[in-house]
Parts: sequence; C-alpha cells; structure tokens
Amino acid sequence: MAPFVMANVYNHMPPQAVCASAAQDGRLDAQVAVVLGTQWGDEGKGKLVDILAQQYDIVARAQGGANAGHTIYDSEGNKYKLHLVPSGILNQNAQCVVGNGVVIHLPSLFEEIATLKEQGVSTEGRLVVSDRAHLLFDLHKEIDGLREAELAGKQIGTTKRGIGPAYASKATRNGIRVGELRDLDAFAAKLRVLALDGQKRFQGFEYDVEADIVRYKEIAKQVLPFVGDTVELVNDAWEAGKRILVEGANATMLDLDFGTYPFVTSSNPSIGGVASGLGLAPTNFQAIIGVAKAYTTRVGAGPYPTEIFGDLAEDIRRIGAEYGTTTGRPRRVGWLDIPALKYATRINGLTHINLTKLDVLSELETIRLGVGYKLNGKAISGMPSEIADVEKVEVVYEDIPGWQTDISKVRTWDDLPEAARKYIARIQELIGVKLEWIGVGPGRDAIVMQP
Ligand code: 2SA
Ligand code: GDP
Ligand code: MG
Repeated sequence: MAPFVMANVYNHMPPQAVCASAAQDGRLDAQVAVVLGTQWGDEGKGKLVDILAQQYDIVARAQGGANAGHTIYDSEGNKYKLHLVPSGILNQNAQCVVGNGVVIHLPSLFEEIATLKEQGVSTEGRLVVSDRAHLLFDLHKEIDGLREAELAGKQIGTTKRGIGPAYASKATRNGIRVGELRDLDAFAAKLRVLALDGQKRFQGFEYDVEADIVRYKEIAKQVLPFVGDTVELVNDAWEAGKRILVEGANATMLDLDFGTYPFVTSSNPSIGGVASGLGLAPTNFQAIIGVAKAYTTRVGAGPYPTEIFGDLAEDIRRIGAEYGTTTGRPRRVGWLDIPALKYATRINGLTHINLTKLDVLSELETIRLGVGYKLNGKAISGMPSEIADVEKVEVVYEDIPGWQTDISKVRTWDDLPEAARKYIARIQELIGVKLEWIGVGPGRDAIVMQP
C-alpha cells in the first residue's frame, strides 16, 4: 500500500482545470459558481452576487432564511436590502430560485417583494420557490425569543427570525413544507399539531394558530403560482447549458457543524449546504468563491480570537458601517483571521477569493494579520472544535504597514498602493488561493481585479 502522505494543501494554487479563472473583464468561465461567506457573515456576498448575476441565468439560495441580510447598491447608487429574495433579482434577466434548504417566512417574503416593487424591481415571473422548502411560522420566531430568554446570560444572540426553531421542526419531522399549502385542510391539521408542541414545551408561548390558518389561506393563493419543483428546474437548466450562480447566506464560521458551536446558525452555510439545499450535484460546481472581509466582523455572541476593542474597534465599525443589515445591531470587529480563513478554504474547496472592504483599512498606520493560533503555549493547526479552546487561543500576529491613502476610487491593480498589494500578496501566500476580486467600496463598480 502506498504510504499516506500529508499534503500541505495550503501551499498550492488550485488546479486550473477546476479553478475556472475570472477573465480581466470579470467574466467567470464556470457554468455553476457558488459564492460563500468564509468568516462570520456580512463579508459582502450580496455585492459580489449582484455583480456576477449579470453573467448568470439563474441565481439560487440554498440555506438560511430571513436572518440573512445583503445590502446592495445598483449602478445609480440606489440601496437595496435583501433577506430571502436572491441578490440576483436586480439583474432583470436572471431567474431567482429559493431552494429546498431555505426556511421561509412567507409574510416576510411578501414584504420584501413589495419593497422591491416600490423600488421599481419586479419579481413577477422571475422568482420560483421550492415546494420542498420548509415554512417558518410566527411560532418559530416566538420560540426563538423564548429560547434566547431561557439562556439568560448565555444567549446565542440570534436574529430572532425563528431560524433555529424552524430547522428544529424540519429535523423533528413535524415541520411543514411549502408544497403542503396545496392541501389547506391537511396543512391546518399539521399546523395545529406544531402549535400544540410549542405550547406544551414553553411557558408564556403566545401564538394564535387559528388566526394563522386563516392568514395562510390567503398566503397560499398568493404564493402557489410561483412554487415549483426547483430540483427539476435547476437540473433541467444545467442540462440545457444555462449558467447557475448560488448565493450563500451566513458563513462557514457560523456553520452548524463547522462553526463555533453552539454560537452558530442552524443551517450549513458551507459547501455541503449548497448540495443538500438545492439538489444540484457538487460535481457540477466549477467555481467556489469565498468572500472574505479584509478584516473580520461578527454579530451575536461567541468566541472571536482576533477581536479588537476600544477606540480602534469604534473607528473600524464607523468607517465600515458595520451594523447588521437585518437587525441593525453593531457588529463586533477584529483583524483578519488566517487560521479561520484557511479552515474555510479547506472545508469549502475554494477556487477563488473576493477580498472585500479593503478601503475600510485605508487610514491605519499598521494592519495586523492573525497568522496563527497557540493553545497552552503551543502552536496549533486547524480550528479547535471546543469553544472553550477557541476562547483560549492566543493569536500570533504579523504587523503589516498600512497605505494611509484613499483607495475607494482605485479601479485597477496597478493603481493600488504598493502596501495594499503587499497586504493582499501576504494573505494569498498564507491561504494559497488567488484573491481574484478586491472590494474598495460598496458600489457595483468599486472592485479591482487582480491580474
Ligand atoms: P440565527 O438568527 O439563529 O441564524 O443566529 C445565529 C447566529 O448566526 C448569526 N447570524 C448572522 N451573522 C451575521 N449576519 C447575519 N445576517 C444579518 C446581517 C445580521 C443582522 O446581514 O447583518 O442584521 O443582525 C446573520 N444571521 C445570523 C447570529 O448573529 C448568531 O450569532
Ligand atoms: P453579506 O451578508 O455578506 O451580503 O454582507 P452585508 O450586505 O450584510 O454587509 C456587507 C456591507 O458592506 C454592505 O453594506 C455592503 O454594501 C458593504 N460592502 C461590500 N463590499 C464593500 C467594499 O468593498 N467596501 C465597502 N466600504 N463596503 C462594502
Ligand atoms: Mg449580511
């Protein structure tokens, strides 16, 4: 038997056959591309999806729910906030799919559709919701709040959008799927059972099930015209040669399996969640693009090794406008965490990286890069599985000189200050994946491609 050799996966660039490189005009040579968050969310996935959506026929969501929040600016600078509707909606030619792995609060979806309409964006005939996706009811939001209250002092800091309880119903197998709205009597009976379950378990559970049953009669009429078998849809589209872009929500460090459990969300925002949440085979994924902020942010509780406190944190939060898109909560901020990014690179098999918000660091004299972890005085590789250990790790930093000049108007690689290019090069050297796109501002055009 051949000896087992531990390959250092970080010291090679991904094979070109797999890594469909982006051309300098930004065109991605991949029929299926997946965009994933590599940190704790809010890396700027929505902006990249909006940009790439111009080249794709279908833009699909595969996991999460209305906990996700993507802020996007169009070419005229108009601002849009998306939660359940895929960020491809601003491209008039793209069909948007909400896949089976998403948990859907239909009243929120309709509110979002109405807001988009007010902003001149029509979803008519362009949005398809999976009949296999699970419904998220007000009762799940209620339970989310009650569970957080029970954890007094040790709260997860959820978005209170009912995400955990909705996935819990799915796993318990008493959840209700969108397609079940086709038979309203059976639907009503199941919702009563679900409500009773909540009532038995939680003191102070307030949910008017009969009122919701009446409400969902109307909702069913509204939604069923755009409900369908999205597994068929995406696979037929793939076979017909159509281009499919998958929009990840949340991020690897919030992944139910790989994140800092229990301070995580309740889905798999990493690559596995794309396959199970859409029904498109992973052998078809040709580009897996990780989005990473040039620093890090985290909303909610949980260990955060490179966290920055005090005035510097305030400054970065202010300059980067680091407040939750869904809840408005101030985001915690930290330095770029290379061990976490390596971990996300490995788990997801990233082929490209989009480094975002580099402009936010422009005023700093020195930028710190967390390049390694030590646990109990010893260097470790990988990410500890226990949060007690993640809390304890000592971060090894490298200090990199800042560029101290505004880069928000820079559009070409050569115009980036040398110090900024050095920062990018160092990250790339440590991660082993090309930082293809560099974000230098929130606008659609505020992006630099690395040659
Ligand atoms: P949940 O609601 O059960 O998914 O919360 C569990 C943890 O996951 C975090 N989480 C997020 N972190 C960053 N961004 C998210 N989306 C919004 C945004 C957040 C907001 O785009 O800004 O507006 O506050 C998101 N969604 C979930 C959450 O903070 C918990 O740590
Ligand atoms: P997502 O959840 O990953 O889609 O990210 P969010 O939309 O929640 O948060 C990212 C925020 O950063 C949004 O307000 C974007 O408009 C903004 N943004 C994205 N890329 C850049 C960038 O390169 N520079 C700056 N300054 N802002 C950016
Ligand atoms: Mg967000």
